[in-house]
Amino acid sequence: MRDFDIAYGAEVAEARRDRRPIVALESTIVSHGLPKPDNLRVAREIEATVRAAGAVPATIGMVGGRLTVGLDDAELSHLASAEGVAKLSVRDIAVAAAAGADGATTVAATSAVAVAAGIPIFATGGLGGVHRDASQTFDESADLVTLARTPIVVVCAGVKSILDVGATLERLESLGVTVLGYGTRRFPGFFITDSGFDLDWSVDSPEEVAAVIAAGLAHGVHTGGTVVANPLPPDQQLDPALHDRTLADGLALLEREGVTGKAVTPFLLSHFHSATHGESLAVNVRIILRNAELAARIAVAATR
Ligand code: PSU
Ligand code: MN
Repeated sequence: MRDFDIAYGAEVAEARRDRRPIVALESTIVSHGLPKPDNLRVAREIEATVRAAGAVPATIGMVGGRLTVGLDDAELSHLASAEGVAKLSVRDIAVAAAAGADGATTVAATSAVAVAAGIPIFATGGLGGVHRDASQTFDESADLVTLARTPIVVVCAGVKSILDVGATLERLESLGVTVLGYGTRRFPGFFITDSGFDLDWSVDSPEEVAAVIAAGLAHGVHTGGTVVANPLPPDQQLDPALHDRTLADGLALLEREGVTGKAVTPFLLSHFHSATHGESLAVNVRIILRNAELAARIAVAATR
């Protein structure tokens, strides 16, 4: 039987041994969420941002069936450019490993693997959530139910407006996932600063998030995930009018082309990127880099 143990990149292995701050990063945004060739450049920038803020980046993914925490540059560029990289949610990880596949991990899969690797902090762009037609299709991202049972802190800019944001927040509540606004009591809307929905709690510093983590660990009561929702400043968001037009067109196109299931998120993202002539891409990159920096600062504060 092949050795299926999780593989660690050299820098991550060392940081785990020395208990230094580490930030988990997902690979689905690289292989399915961002267009080539910007995706590889952005993936490298995310890692550089984490390092600059004093933590070690651990990008998680699978190359040739090997589940790896801390992909090296060759592995990262392979997942950014290869054809047929699978989009791996939690349920896909073991079967993809057995098949020797290449795969990129979603928020759900990355969270689960990070916790298995002892890494409690994760940065991404936006969470998956409840799709707009979910009452008929049952299309709800496994990100939500995985966060219910996975003790990870995910720094994100909310969920994309391509989803049903209100329903997603209701599900996060039902599932017992803690949601903290970072410097705000409004849930961010990914490309836009404010989704229009209120939050019960906000935090204003990495130290406050570290205190939430410490309290949760000490109590041993809440064993699920915590979302740190970090909005873009208003002057960095996508123009809300452009956003609303693009979304309406994208949803119509989705229906016309009959796109369903796990292809929906990548389809709408790529529609945004082409319809806004790259403007949404620039916004998307800002979101991810800001989240990577905040996650690194939280990791540093939590390690003190
Ligand atoms: N949000 C983004 N970009 C992405 C995704 C979410 O801004 O690429 C990816 C994440 O990996 C997330 C996944 O976990 O889409 C959700 O897909 P689905 O709805 O099929 O669960
Ligand atoms: Mn789905």
